[in-house]
Amino acid sequence: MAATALLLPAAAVLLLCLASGSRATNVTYDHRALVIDGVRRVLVSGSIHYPRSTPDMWPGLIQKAKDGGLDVIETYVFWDIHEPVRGQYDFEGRKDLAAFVKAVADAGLYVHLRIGPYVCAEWNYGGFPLWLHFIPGIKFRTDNEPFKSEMQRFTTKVVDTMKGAGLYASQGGPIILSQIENEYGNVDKAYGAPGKAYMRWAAGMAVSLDTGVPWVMCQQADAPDPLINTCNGFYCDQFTPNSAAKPKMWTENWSGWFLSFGGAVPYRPVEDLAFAVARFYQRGGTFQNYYMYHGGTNLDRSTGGPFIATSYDYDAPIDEYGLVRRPKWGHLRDVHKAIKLCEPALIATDPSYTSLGQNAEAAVYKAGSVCAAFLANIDGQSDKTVTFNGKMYNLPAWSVSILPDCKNVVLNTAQINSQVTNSEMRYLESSTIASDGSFTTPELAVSGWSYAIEPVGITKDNALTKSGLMEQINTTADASDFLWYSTSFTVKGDEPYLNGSQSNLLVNSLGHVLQVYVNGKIAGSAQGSASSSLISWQKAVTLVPGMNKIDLLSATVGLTNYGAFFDLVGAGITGPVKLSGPSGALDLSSAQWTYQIGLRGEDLHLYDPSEASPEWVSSNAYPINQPLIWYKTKFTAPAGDDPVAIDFTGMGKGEAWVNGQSIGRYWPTNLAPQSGCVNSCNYRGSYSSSKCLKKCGQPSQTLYHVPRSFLQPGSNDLVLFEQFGGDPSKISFVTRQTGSVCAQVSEAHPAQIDSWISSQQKMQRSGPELRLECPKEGQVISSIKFASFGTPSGTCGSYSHGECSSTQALSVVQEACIGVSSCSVPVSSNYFGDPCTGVTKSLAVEAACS
Ligand SMILES: *[C@@H]1O[C@H](CO)[C@@H](O)[C@H](O)[C@H]1NC(C)=O
Ligand SMILES: *[C@@H]1O[C@H](CO)[C@@H](O)[C@H](O)[C@H]1NC(C)=O
Ligand SMILES: *[C@@H]1O[C@H](CO)[C@@H](O)[C@H](O)[C@H]1NC(C)=O
Ligand SMILES: CC(=O)N[C@H]1CO[C@H](CO)[C@@H](O)[C@@H]1O
Repeated sequence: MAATALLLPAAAVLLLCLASGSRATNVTYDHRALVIDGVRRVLVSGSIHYPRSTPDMWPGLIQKAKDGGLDVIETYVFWDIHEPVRGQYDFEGRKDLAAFVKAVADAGLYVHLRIGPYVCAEWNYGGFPLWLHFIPGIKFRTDNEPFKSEMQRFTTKVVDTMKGAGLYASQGGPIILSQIENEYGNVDKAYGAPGKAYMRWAAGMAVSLDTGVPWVMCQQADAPDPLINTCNGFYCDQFTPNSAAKPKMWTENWSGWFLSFGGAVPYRPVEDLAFAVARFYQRGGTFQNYYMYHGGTNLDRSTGGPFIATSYDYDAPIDEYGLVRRPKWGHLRDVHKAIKLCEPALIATDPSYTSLGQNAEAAVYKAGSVCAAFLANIDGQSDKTVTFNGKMYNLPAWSVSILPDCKNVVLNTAQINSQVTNSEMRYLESSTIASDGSFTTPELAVSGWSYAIEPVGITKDNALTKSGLMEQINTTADASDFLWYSTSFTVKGDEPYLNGSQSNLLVNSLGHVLQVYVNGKIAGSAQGSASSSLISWQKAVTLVPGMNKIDLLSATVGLTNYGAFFDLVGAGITGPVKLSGPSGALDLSSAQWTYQIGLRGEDLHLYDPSEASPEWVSSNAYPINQPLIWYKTKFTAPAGDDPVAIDFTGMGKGEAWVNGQSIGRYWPTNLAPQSGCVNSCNYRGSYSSSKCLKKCGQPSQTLYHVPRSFLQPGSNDLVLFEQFGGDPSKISFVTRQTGSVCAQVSEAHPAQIDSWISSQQKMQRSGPELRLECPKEGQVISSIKFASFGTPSGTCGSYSHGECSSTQALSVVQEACIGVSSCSVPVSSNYFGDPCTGVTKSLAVEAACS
């Protein structure tokens, strides 16, 4: 091809290049795999949701995904952000789906576009716009004409937008796969026969859009042809598609789990994730997707709920801030490399399975001259030695060994050869700018605070009055988290619900958060939890003769995103609201109530510093630990390009804006339960979302990401709306940095995966190596903080020497590593001398880069 081009005139060469840039890719499938331009492919995919980061972060995230061995980036499409008002589309900035897809194409990767448009995704209302709920006669996700017509319109809009930009593989673009609906099979029973009819309609509608690439339905065992039904879960090795003509695909392999306000922080050990991935390819899978590969941040009020936290880190291989998480990222990269070494065999044939004893299994892919094997020990406790093709293999418990030539183990999922890097938050020394404009430390300067009081109760002209209590979401259409309920009544002095001047006030709410004011003073507050949002608040309150006023502030914290009929789950104070005393009660539930949607400060756009407002009071004596206060300050952007976060410790609950852009809800006072956490999580045995939790008894989330692109040089505005009460002077600014670089490799481990690749034809074991590389470009290894060859113990940052330890380790490692950006050291007694014969030794190193 290149040789022919050389003979052509320059103009023709240019034409050829352009043509090949947009050359159509033919994507089909058979029972083994997706078939791209006639070739079956073994693909590794990862989820990155474009609105959970910012456009300036996209290229870096995608490159890190590519470096981590991914072929495909998966994203949902979020209807609510693209059509906030019916018929008014928005594909700008963080919502620029086409730009995101192009960024993936620029990196040379494919895209799986999961349109839904129901996406779940721990996203507000599952991704549906609220206006959908108010269309007369609508019923979501069932055989209902108004719903189907809206769903078809939006799906068509997305497909047309992608086609318009030439982004389908059939047009030469990166999109090789698309999804309609989402996990409907988990809930379709609740919708009965109309649900089945809807599912078939959705499949047909999708196919009729003629994208030229296959469609999938995940968790839909009866997905009709030609749609591929795919699996979501922590493990999918036992999954079988519903037709012998479809490949085995895994669209959501949960790399961790999401965080809730009031919950502990979930994590998933990489050894278990690697085991699940290797098992899937072992058992005939050819496409798997990490959910999430980068989770990111739930900016604005985009979290689902109720009570899903602002951080959507998900313990993913790339952390919330966009830094690679090691060893997770690196070990999975090694797993992907090992699987890719097997690709020729995997696409050539079906696996054949043989038992290697109890709970141990081999899968062999052998066709002609190619042969690849996976040996699994699925025992959750015991290591095993198995015999395969006449050779002995050690298989640690809950692990898979990968043999791309059916002889040599290039990787075992439980043996990590990849480095650990500790990421840490560095608290910036801040100082307040003095009145003459000077400040003492250059790291970060914060000006004084201004404040504005959010009034209690009804202040807007457009408040409405009705008898009885109204459900919140029907009333606010989610225009704000907040709804005020206000009523008044007259006390003569001898009412049966009075006990002296006191009465017991009961307020029942569907959730999510309640504040009770009696005669303008706070009487108490209450909140539901992720497991039940219901609130029943009761307290003795003091009433006065004459007119009394009750103001109730109800707040939502993310609308429900999952379950059959999730769209009908209500919120707010639906009663009863009742005063009771020794000899009687006054039920206020059907009294006259006045309603105000949202806060006055929201109406006045106090969060937007470009709009000056006379509400702001600038004073050193700003109120602290009082509910319903807006705060504002200015700060300098931290120097450099390290990711930035704000630690909201000291504040209660609220929302924060940087230069007018919301960084999400903060709630550092919502603590995880005291129990349920484990100090170190045993990766062996089946994982579940509650198996490995940390930070019990501590705030679920204190740190809140401020995307760099929200910041500007010089002065930046920070505005907070504080609902419960806090002290903004306690807020701190941090940057996220990678600290020490560590690795520990045993002489019993397989050789570094990279050395297998370089000697692929020979598959010769060169022995394991320990490799270190500095996290940032331009850095070199500046010191070796620890090195031990022998029986060291501990983890990165706290390694210690064991009984057996080579005296030369430190100098040998210093010699090999100081002053370079990456180094590798053989893990062998030949290199270090043997400090204890007959004992399996390992090399542990901690290094610093600068
Ligand atoms: C696409 O590939 C399939 C299977 O490999 C083949 O049957 C079909 O003819 C191809 N279509 C085009 C347009 O090349
Ligand atoms: C909202 O209003 C609709 C129509 O009046 C009603 O059917 C529905 O039950 C209400 N939703 C809630 C959660 O109360
Ligand atoms: C009435 O109020 C007094 C204190 O003010 C309290 O001790 C008593 O329990 C109350 N009685 C009832 C029935 O609520
Ligand atoms: C397919 C699959 O493995 N689904 C599981 C996903 O995880 C949830 C929560 O742990 C399980 O309930 C499902 O069975």
